Amino acid sequence: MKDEMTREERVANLKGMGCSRKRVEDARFTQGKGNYVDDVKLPGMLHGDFVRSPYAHARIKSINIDAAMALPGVTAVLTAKDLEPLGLHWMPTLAGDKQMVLADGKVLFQGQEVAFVVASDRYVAADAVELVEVDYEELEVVVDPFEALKSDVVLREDMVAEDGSVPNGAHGPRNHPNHIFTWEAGEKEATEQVIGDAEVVATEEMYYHRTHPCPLETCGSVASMDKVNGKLTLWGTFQAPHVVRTVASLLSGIEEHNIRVISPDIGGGFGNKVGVYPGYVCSIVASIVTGVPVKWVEDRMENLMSTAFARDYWMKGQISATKEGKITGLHCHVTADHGAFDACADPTKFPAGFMNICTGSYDIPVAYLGVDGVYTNKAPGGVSYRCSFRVTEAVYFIERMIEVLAIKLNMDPAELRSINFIKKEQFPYQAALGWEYDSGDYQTAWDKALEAVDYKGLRAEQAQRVEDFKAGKTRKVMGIGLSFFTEIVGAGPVKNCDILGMGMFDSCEIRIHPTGSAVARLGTISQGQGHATTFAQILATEIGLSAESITIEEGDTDTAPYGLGTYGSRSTPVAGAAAAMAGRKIRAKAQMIAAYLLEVHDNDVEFDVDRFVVKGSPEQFKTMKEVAYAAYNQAIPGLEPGLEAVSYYDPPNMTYPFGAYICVMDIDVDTGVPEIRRFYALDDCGTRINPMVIEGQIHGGLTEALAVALGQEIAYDDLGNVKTGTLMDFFLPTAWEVPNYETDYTVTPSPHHPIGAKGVGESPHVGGVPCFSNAVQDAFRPFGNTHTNMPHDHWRIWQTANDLGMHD
Ligand code: MCN
Ligand code: CUM
Repeated sequence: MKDEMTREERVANLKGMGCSRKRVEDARFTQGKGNYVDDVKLPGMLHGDFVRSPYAHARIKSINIDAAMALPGVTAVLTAKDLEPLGLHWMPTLAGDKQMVLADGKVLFQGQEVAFVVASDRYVAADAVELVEVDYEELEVVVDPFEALKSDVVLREDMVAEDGSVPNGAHGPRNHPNHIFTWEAGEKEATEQVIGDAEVVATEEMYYHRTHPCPLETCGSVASMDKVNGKLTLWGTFQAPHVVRTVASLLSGIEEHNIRVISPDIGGGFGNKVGVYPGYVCSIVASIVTGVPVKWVEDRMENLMSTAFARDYWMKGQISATKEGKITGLHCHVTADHGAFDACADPTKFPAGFMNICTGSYDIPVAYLGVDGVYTNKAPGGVSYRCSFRVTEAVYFIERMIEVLAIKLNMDPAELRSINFIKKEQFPYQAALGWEYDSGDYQTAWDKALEAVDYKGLRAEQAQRVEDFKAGKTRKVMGIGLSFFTEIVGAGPVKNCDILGMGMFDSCEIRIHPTGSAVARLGTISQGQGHATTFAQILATEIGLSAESITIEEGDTDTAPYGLGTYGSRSTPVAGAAAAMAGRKIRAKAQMIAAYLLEVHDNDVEFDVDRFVVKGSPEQFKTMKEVAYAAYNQAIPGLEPGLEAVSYYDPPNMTYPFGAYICVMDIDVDTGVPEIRRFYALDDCGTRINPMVIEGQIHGGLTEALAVALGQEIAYDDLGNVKTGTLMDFFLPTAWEVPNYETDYTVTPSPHHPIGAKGVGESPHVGGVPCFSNAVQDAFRPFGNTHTNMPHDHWRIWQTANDLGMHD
């Protein structure tokens, strides 16, 4: 067969790995053809809405639903009493705790679900919500986790024995009714010894405030129980649809094959859609009760007030070093505010997520981490928001501690980092708190970053600015924010990572059609990350068919192979690996078919881009397309017809992407307004599948980092009222606040991943928050600042300047 294309053209034609292929999803999304949960409209469908608690802590004396039921169009009002006979008034959380589905006797946070109204449309439901009469008796509110551990006010009466003693929780002993767990890693005594004997010790306390992922699309579900065939179909905003199916089966007793869970298009997840919410359960129960489909979609305030928040970590650190700046030990204690229920979305064995990556990118010989989880009268959740399971907190902690140590040592913070980096030759590197980092080349990335921004020049400019400020020539100070982060993404392996007992592998199934196109299904689910584009690229390179000829499907449990879903930037490290492995199975069979067709031995053909070529005879070949046709239409001795493969991939380790970020900021000390002059972000996520998609991920993650560092917050008052429950108060950056980002990269492949790829989706957030925060802190360093807490909104920045006497 004569070939018209050059090899280069054939490679380009594949649109495989490394190509900035345009996102195939966008044609749909930009033309209003997305299909989100709220687009699911079924005949006879009813609508649910919640009665929510106005109080943060109160006893429920009575609930009267008569007036609501009397409103025309109202079908049902469910309360905990109705769910109790089904055993569904409480549900398990992902963190081993349990949570009320509807308030059972008391409410524990403002916005808690009290009753579920089902009506003919959303507006009638909302009107009926107003007619439900709940009689509350207010109780003392506890919003401060440190107070909670001293208080006589018991929040979770279900977590205290009748004799008043405090039984163990899911993660071991508890020392107070409001205490959830103590979790420790590393060597406490050895660390304390090293710090006690050290030449230099820096100590700091910092609060990583409570915030919220706030995806554009709020959470929702549509449940449809077909009583004739016994099948339950559930559409919802699920980042892990298979897990939802299994949990729904275990809770409801409906056999798993009779449950179909579908995540349609998702309008941003950012971790907010990992957890299981009362609305999902109530829509299912309501559909079972009424016999028709029931939709529940929350509004913006409900999303901000009651679904998975992020952070709320009070961190206390000590870091020790020699006079020359070599770090000798790190000690960290965290008081973790989990709200009313421990509903953190972590792998089961990690109640503080992967916070124990808090030694960061540095070779720290000995370290200790202790975390105490605490109940307060706030919304449950935690972890979520581009976090890789508390890696945001860990990196913020270490990158602040480095800055504080640099102040103590009177040393340049860039140099202090260089002195302490884990060296290239040390990988795989065994960290003091347990992780084995797979690969890295930190110094190269750091040098590249410092050079790109002319770091020395910036420091000289900053010194001049300080002089000018002191001489009264300017009212603007200049900050240089640095951060160097190491991420940990791609949970499993199954042996140490599970969710509710379900091991964290992932999967891909490919079916090649006779004419040489394909459909591949995975256990993950895109929420905007572009999986339909990028997974096809991995497969294109592996199997030699153009990405344009490969359809990617995710999110339907009736068709997709079992997987653990998308969060913790695990899709590329785990499902991406499964895709490559499934592709290789296809190729192995295809090679046998090609050899048969070419009448040579299997070992005498080799794969080249899109074809199998007879070794040493390049004019003799069979393309993958030809092989696909033969697989279905030609009897091949010893081989089954067809060409399909499935891979379930249990990763041997996680992947450890890293990056170097630098932010240059000018701050007007009289208005407290920061101006971001420059933001440089170098990311290393190993082998890059789609550089354009990576860049998009980085822009998005950095913008969310800007939000968190510079203003975004879920704030409570002393009575447990949410002060920032609307987008008037909760800061979402717009094009106005967002700077031009400069992106850059190095490539250090993961040695254990089939294509060497590491995750990237969460990196920019993990590295970005400390970078923005460090820029603010650095601007005030010459004036005596050591640390101030985020969010650095205009008011707080002004206050910092004021406290430092800069307004005098
Ligand atoms: N990618 C790549 N090359 C790599 C690594 C990744 O081209 N070496 C591409 C992937 O093919 C994929 C994207 O980058 O299209 C992100 O991949 P990955 O880092 O594996 O992350 P996940 O797909 O698992 O996405 C999860 C991650 C998380 S946990 C949060 S939170 C977050 C994030 O993605 N939520 C997002 N980015 C988001 N982006 C959008 N638009 N919406 C969200 O809800
Ligand atoms: Cu932690 S937010 Mo993401 O893992 O879905």
